[in-house]
Amino acid sequence: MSPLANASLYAILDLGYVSEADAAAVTKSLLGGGAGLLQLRAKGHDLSTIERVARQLLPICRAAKVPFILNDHPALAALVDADGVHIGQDDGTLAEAREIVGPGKWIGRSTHSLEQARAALAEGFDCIGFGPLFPTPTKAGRPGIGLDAVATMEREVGSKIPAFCIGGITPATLPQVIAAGARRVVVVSALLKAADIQSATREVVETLSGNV
Ligand code: 3NM
Repeated sequence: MSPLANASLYAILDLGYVSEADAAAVTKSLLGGGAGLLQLRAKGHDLSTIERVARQLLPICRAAKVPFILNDHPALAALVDADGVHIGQDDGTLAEAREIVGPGKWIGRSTHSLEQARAALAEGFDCIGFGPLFPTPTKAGRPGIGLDAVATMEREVGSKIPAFCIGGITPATLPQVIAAGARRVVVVSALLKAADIQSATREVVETLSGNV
């Protein structure tokens, strides 16, 4: 299995929730809890800050053998030698991102409908996010797409490339997400705001166990 396919829980170190000073410790907690993929997301932060934090987190991920993915910024992903980059619907084509980030890097795409998920698979992305399932303050202003398409998405797309359901997933909503057919998830705020991040992460990973 590819390292992406090994992951049931994809964790995001989001600088909207975690200060730069805490980024390394929080990353260690997420990885210690069993997250199989780690993304740095830093919307609205300047490139020098993102580069500095990326260079801090990369060796932590390497030591844990967990791929380190940068959200947006393919050129910076290449510069710091991240393992991959994650791009949105408005961030150009896979070919354009590949040209910048170079060979041998994972490239993921955010998708917000079954059609977009199918298109990302057809284009050749290595993995997708699928959501937001529920409205979420982490990506404010988007309606939740609900659970209706999860099973079809998993059957058509998630059986071919790792597909991570995302958006408003918490320990409280996770059981219904799994019941809807999800195999892999991204959880952001519910982990980053937890009193004990490592235990909260472990709990999610255990709830997903046997799924991948
Ligand atoms: N992308 P939380 S939803 C970063 O649907 C992100 O593409 C989404 O955060 C998408 O776990 C989302 O706090 C936020 O809801 C997920």
